[in-house]
Amino acid sequence: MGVAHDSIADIDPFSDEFLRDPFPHHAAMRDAGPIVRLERYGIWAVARYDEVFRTYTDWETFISSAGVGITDFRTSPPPRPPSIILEADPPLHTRTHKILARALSPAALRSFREPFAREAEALVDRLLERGVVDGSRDIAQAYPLKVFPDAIGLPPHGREVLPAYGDMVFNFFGPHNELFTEAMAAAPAVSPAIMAICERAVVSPDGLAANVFAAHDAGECTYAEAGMLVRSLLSAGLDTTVDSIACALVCFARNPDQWDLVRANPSIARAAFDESIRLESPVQTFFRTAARSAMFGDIEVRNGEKVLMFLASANRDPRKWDRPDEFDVTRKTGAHIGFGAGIHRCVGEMLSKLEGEILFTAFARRIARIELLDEPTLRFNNTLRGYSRIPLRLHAA
Ligand code: Z7Z
Repeated sequence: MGVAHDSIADIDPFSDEFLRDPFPHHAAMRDAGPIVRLERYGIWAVARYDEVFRTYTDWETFISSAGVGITDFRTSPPPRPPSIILEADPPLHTRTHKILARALSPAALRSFREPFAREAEALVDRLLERGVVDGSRDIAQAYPLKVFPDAIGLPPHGREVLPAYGDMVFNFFGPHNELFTEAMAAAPAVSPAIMAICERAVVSPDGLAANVFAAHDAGECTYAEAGMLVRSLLSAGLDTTVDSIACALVCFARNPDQWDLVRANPSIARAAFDESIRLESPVQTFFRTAARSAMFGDIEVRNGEKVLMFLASANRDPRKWDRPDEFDVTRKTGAHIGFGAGIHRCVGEMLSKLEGEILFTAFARRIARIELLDEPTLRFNNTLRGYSRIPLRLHAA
């Protein structure tokens, strides 16, 4: 199966044509071999589950400190100071990961259940009053944009830069195309505004940011590093969750039988949210850099070369999954790679799943049907798959 390509080598995974419907292209790359060469960019790409997993987990061969975008930091310096967790290898990564893992501990997350549920109920009230809503703006953006900055403890002012910042961060990983240029145009205004809300003096004393600054008090990192880790929360935690919720809404709207299963048993809301992440992969791709030679079959990846990992393709690889293109809320999704794998696996995974669980549990209790009124509009991005508009009618239960 798959689409006809004159040559796999000509694929541009950052073009509108590709991003509009990446899935047939993924199949073509998977079928072409364990690793393929994308000549346009002079990079390697892995699209099968096993090879994506291997590239992720072998962090000594496939490093992050040269950047997880197409650009090699060693030859071309990045536009923002590198992340000290995402764009880092051990031993730096080990130390910073520990700090964020502790800040996001199960105990910390438990304290968010109640405020998140309160916001979800209030949102459902407002949505049902209107009936017809934009699922992108009114749900997928509205909910995380409220609960996540609250959880971090950000001041109310200054939050409005967050969406433009996310656009920057996730377009930055791609090539210098139009998406990159447009998003980066905001950088001179947005970057300093972001740094300003990562200061201890402005965050609340009982949020996630305060937990990170406590690591500085304990001597585990410098003050500047603590601020950088708060920035990492802002970079990584918002757009990804917005797009996950948007993708889940589209899945539920397109598969009313699956929504009925969630309504019948709201305790599967979290699993259903996870299945939509497997199927749609809000994080579609990112890169590693080979720090030494590695073989994929008889193909050699050489030291210094970039490898593009197609998470979205791994998550639908028929070599791994039964009926990979079907949305099945009863599926065992544990092995999907939408949150990564190995030492760099998403440290905010449980927070994101908590948001999804609580929001869709509230929906399941009170919304009988999520009806798509028109085709949703994709929002193109060099890394993320999301929607700028999802015209919905919500039917009260
Ligand atoms: O630390 C950071 O700034 C950071 C930025 C982006 C961490 C993670 C991510 C990220 C999340 C990248 C999901 C790709 C996919």
